[in-house]
Order: sequence, then C-alpha cells, then structure tokens
Amino acid sequence: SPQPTPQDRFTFGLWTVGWTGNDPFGVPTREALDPVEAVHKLSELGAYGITFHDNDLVPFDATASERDLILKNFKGALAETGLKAPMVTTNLFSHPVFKDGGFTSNDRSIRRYALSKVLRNIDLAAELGAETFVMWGGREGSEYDGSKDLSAALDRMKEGVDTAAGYIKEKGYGLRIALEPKPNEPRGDIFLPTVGHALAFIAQLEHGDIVGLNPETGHEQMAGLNFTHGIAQALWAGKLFHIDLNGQRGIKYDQDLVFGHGDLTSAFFTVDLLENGFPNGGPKYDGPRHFDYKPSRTDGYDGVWESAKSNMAMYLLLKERAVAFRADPEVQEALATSGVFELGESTLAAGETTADLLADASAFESFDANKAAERSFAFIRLNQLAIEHLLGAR
Ligand code: 3MF
Ligand code: MG
Ligand code: MG
Ligand code: MG
Repeated sequence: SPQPTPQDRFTFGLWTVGWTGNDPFGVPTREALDPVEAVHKLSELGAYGITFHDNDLVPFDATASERDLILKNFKGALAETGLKAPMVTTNLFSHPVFKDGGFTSNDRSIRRYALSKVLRNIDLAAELGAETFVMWGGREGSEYDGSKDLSAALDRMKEGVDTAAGYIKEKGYGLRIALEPKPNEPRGDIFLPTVGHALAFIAQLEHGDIVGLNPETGHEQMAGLNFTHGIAQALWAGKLFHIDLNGQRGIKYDQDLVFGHGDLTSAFFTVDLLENGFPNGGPKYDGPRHFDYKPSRTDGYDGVWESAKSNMAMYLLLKERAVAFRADPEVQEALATSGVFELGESTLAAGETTADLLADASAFESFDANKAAERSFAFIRLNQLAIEHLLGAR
C-alpha cells in the first residue's frame, strides 16, 4: 500500500492510538502508551501531527511540577521528530464533575470550572502552535427532557464558546475553534447533535467568525446522515475548519473503526470531495486529515500500529482512486450527461429579474413538462463508474 509522508498531513489523536480498550462492559486490554513513544511511532509511520485533550497528556490530578515535566518531554519529542501539534482539545467529559456537562451543567460553579479549564488549555494550544481548538461537548446534553431548560442551555453554550473565542482574539492567538457535533453517547441526547445544528448555532454567536466545525464521519452516520453531504455544507459555509475521519457501520454506538472500514462507498466520496473538491469549483478543504478512531480492543500494540497505518493507507488508496475517477474521460462525459456541470449554471440569466422570468413563455407556458420528464439522468451508470474505480477495476 502507498507510503504516507508528512506532506499528506495525516494527524492522529493521542487518545486514539493511546486507547487502552476500556469500554462500558470491560476493563482495559492494553497497557498505557507513553505519549513520547506515540510521537516517535507516529512520526516513523509518516504522520504529520498528533493532537490531544489536555488530560490525554497531563493527568487530571497532576501537580504543577508533574505537568511541567510531562510537557517538557512531549515538546522534546515533537522537536526531535518534527511532528506537529496542529489541534488541541479539552476533556470536559471524563471526570465525574462533568457528569451533567461543562459549559451547560446545571451547576454554575462547575460551568465556571469548565470554562476556566478551557481558557487555560487555549493558552497551551497557542504555546504549541496549534491552529485549531476543538470543542466536543460530549456531556453537554441530557437523558430526560425535563432536566434541562433547553433555551438556557443554549445560552450557556453560546456564552462558553463566545467567551473562549473572545479570549483567543484578546490574546491575539492564531487559533480557530471547531465544534464537533455528535447526536448521542455518552449523553442520551447531546446538544448540537449534527453539522446542521452546529452551523445554525454558530450563526447566533458574537465571535462566530473564528468558530467552525470538526465533523466526524461516524457521528453523522450515527444519526443516519450522509457525512459527505455534511462536510459539503460546512465547506460551502466556509466552516470546515477540521475533520475527524473514521469508520462506522450504520446507526448504532460510536464504532470508531479505521477510516474506510465502515461505509466504504461513502469514504470514497468523502476523499473525492476533500481531494478533488466540488465538480463545479468552490471552497476546498486544506486542513489536516485527522483520524479519530479506536484500535479494536481485541488487538495488542501490533494492531494499534497496524491500524494507524491502515487509516493512512485507506485514505491514500481512496485518493488514488478518486483522482483516477475524475481524470477518466468516460467519467467526465458521464458527469456531463448526468447534468452535474449543468447544476453549476445559475438558474436565472445574468441580470434577469423575476419579471423577466415570469414573462419568459419558454420557461412556463410553452415548457413541456412531460417532455422534460423523459430525460434520463443516467445516475446509475455514473455510480457504476465510481464503484468500478473504487474497486480498482478501471
Ligand atoms: C467522541 C469524540 C471525541 C472528540 C474529541 C475532540 C474523544 O466521540 O469523537 O473524542 O473527537 O473530544 O477533540
Ligand atoms: Mg467520536
Ligand atoms: Mg466516533
Ligand atoms: Mg471525534
């Protein structure tokens, strides 16, 4: 399989290769991974960067001197390998204090603690030269609708995000915030459950200009939604700041499989969009290709590193096929036949008014709807070409 290099900009969460396999029904199946070893190993495998939650690196109850030593060693490993830390995020979900959320806990003192934890972590992110600060509000939600004033919860979420964004601006940090939607798990329902909800929320913010999205493949798919459509709308809105790639098979718990090991056809079109952009042009994603997955707890560290390689190999293989797909003259012809380029033309002519449209008999009075309905869009042939490219059969 193709060899990744830092130019491919593959990044991994420290919590992904570092996941020891504890789940709601079982204890860890692997020993803990030293963050310094994670840096060296990912660098050897050809990754560009590593990302982390504050507490992936510095334990929740570490003393100031323990924190300093851990950070010194971690920064030393980054310097030695050249691995970057382009994204940092805050753990507002593991400790029992966050059992009812951080920014939206019903307890005000906990909200103040959570916000303070985030601001301190923003300082660390800036110090490490990160560009993106992800916020996944895993505990922001409820099991029972009566347990929350849902309007007040959104006010508090807005207050939290705006305060963090305002702090970034005040400090002059080169950071942008990326919200990560998820429909449920660990809460019964999580606030801002999908890309669409998060985009609508950002539009209500005071500092929304530096707030965008970090959509995760599996999270949209857990809601039965199309991930490629989700990131497309985020891109279209200028809000795709970061991405969590992984694999999921259908509407069930968050599987966090290797990218492409879930819905492979969907992964093909995700890579096609990320690498080739929209068929008629428009905004393109240029951030890191970040993997947020879990190496199955059945496997030892051989499997951990194998799965890290697999994520990158899957992406590169899909990239090869997506590039070949678009370069194939038959595909270009099929796209044209299917009207994919025609959709790029504006519906009204330049300068045309609604009065002009209403006066255009060819658009309505003499328009033969039955005749137009006879057009075959030939989407099946187009999709067969895509699948044949995906299978390496062309
Ligand atoms: C949970 C997640 C999170 C987020 C992370 C963001 C623990 O389903 O996806 O991983 O990705 O908190 O930075
Ligand atoms: Mg996830
Ligand atoms: Mg997931
Ligand atoms: Mg994620």
